[in-house]
Amino acid sequence: TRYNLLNPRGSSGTIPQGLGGGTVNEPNTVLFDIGWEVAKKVGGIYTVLKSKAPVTVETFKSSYALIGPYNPETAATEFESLEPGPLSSPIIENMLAKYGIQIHFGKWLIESHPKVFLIDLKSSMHKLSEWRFDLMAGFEQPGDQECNESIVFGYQVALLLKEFSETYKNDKYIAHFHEWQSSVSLILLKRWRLRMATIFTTHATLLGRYLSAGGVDLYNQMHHLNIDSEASKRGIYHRHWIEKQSAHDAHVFTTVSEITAFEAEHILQRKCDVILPNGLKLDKFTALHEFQNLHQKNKQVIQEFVRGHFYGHYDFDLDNTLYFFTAGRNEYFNKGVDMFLDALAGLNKLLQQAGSPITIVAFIIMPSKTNNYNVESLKGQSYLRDTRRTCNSIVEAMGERLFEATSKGQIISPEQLITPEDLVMLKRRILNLKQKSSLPPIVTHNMVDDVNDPILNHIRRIKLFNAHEDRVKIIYHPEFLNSTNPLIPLDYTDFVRGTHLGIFVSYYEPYGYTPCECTALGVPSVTSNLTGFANFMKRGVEDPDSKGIYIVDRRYKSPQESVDQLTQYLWKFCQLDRRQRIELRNHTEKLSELLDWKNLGKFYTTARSLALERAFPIQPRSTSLKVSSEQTEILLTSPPISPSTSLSENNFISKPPNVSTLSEMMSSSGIGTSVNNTQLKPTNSSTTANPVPSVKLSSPLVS
Ligand code: G6P
Ligand code: 1S3
Repeated sequence: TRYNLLNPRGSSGTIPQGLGGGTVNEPNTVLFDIGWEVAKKVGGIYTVLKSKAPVTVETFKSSYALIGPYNPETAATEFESLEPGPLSSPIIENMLAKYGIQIHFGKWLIESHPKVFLIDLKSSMHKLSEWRFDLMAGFEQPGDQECNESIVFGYQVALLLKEFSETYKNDKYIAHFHEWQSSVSLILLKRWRLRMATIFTTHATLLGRYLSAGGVDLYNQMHHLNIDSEASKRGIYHRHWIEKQSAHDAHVFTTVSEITAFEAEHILQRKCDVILPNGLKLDKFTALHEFQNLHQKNKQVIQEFVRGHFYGHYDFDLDNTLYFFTAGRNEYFNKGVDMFLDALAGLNKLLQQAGSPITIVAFIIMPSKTNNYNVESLKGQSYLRDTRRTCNSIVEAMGERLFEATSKGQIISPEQLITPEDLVMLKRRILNLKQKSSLPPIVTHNMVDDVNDPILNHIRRIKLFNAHEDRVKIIYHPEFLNSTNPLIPLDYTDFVRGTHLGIFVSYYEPYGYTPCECTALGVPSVTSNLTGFANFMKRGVEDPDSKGIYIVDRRYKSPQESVDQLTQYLWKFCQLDRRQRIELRNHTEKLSELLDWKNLGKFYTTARSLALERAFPIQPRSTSLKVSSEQTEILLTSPPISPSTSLSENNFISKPPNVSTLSEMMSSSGIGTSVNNTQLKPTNSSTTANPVPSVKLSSPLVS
């Protein structure tokens, strides 16, 4: 009788059917997701793995686990240790006995509680030179610290997977590697000729990120660059090599969007097989108005913050105030903060010229190095709390006096209701307020490098200093939000709910969870056509503008033209009245289903099926795991979007045939079936040009 391989000791373990397992005599399919961000938040990959876990566990049951590096700090809150099950327990013991590799087995403390193997890198650091030489013999220089860590982790994971596949020979394994930091073991699995289906997903290419952040016109110049030498120039050749080799060695190579597929084809020199758009785990409300109520509730918390932050200068009408924001990794240029600020400056002028009663409070939520909150910001909130306490106690006393008089049958006069002492207290508060001469702070924290911060410098250039006459106010909060924050006590999700518009006009954004989250929460957003999210929504949504998905053209327009387009979007948004904003939020929220992993999980199923077909080709077709008509894939049968070297509209690459809406794309069974056979063959890495001497094909180190 078979057990569920990854089940902890003592759990009953029903054997899942289909892709999630097998019957007694059939092989069990075991899936591992391997990532640097398992149980540790660094960026978007954490969100992918975490939000996808419930659908993956539902499919694979206990034949699914994640593998990541062990971090004691994050493990303390993200991970709960478990006694390994009867089948995984000998594996973990062997890993320690044979190789000294320490593995923490347990559950990730997120919805669905997936099983995780967290490997202690420190237990193998002494093997670094040996493993580095084995992997990269012939490389003249050693790689950097990040590269070294990924090598150690890679060997550890490869040995763990080898142990599994050699101990339980009847099982079929799929190892899905996310990003280069976790994929060295993919290269090793191929060298060691282990029978394991591999998938590699690049969520952003390393060099692409560097080039665009460094001001290279990535999408138009990529074709003319010598990629390997560009990587060498930037001191990232080793990491780039790992990424490229992983893309080549994988049975299936995937990215998160078409734009990144296009980039990867040039930078990693392999055409991507399947695009895996990122989704979210959606908790839908049964009543539509519920999310609108949450907007109002969370907006009130933001309003309370604003009252405090602008104390002494709070001269605008909160009922006519809109909250805009941008958020994410602090990459001034790549995340489009430069355009965000320029467009706000433009909007400020337009609102001033029109004598508009509207005020915009625009937030930038991007972590930077700080020395805690600044005194001014804290003072504002404490002043507000004092004022509120004073007013509440006066109101309470007034209530008592009113009640006392009325119960005696007397009518109380206004003079009796509010006493001279009350008035003195109120006057004191107001005097305090008037003493504040400096303008409300732009930044809520003490920045470690205030003078060189590109965001602050940009604000200095455009002179948006929260002055009285400015209709656009700016607040830079250089730390992620949470509900214990003393200024804005909201978790990020609740903060987003309380705002009116998210603005993410990135230059480099393989997918972009920020607009994705906005949509799921029913908040309109602006993105650029260089983001994976915009690619995805454009395919699926007709007239996206009317549904609160605004897309700025950063590909074919000059930077100034893009800023103007964004300014116009913002200006038009300001013309909407409350009823129109409510309707727009309803439209946006309706799109959220497109982003649900329940739909997008299909693309992962496709990638896994393809990897199994390629890794186990001799399997009779009748039992092979095939893409069902339900599991429609996006296989790249036509060239991916390729921004041209000129700015001509004619050079737009059209959508693949027959795909007009996302729902069609998802329900159609025809797309991708015309993929020719050559595309289905794994790419042979030896055909790739590589200026660095090719590494020897080592046999398993553990033999
Ligand atoms: C939600 C609430 C309404 C509120 C509105 C404010 O729809 O259910 O009660 O009036 O938000 O919308 P606004 O766009 O002005 O923040
Ligand atoms: C990357 O994280 P980032 O913000 O550094 O991966 C994310 C998940 O796939 C993706 O949404 C994002 O665009 C990438 O940039």
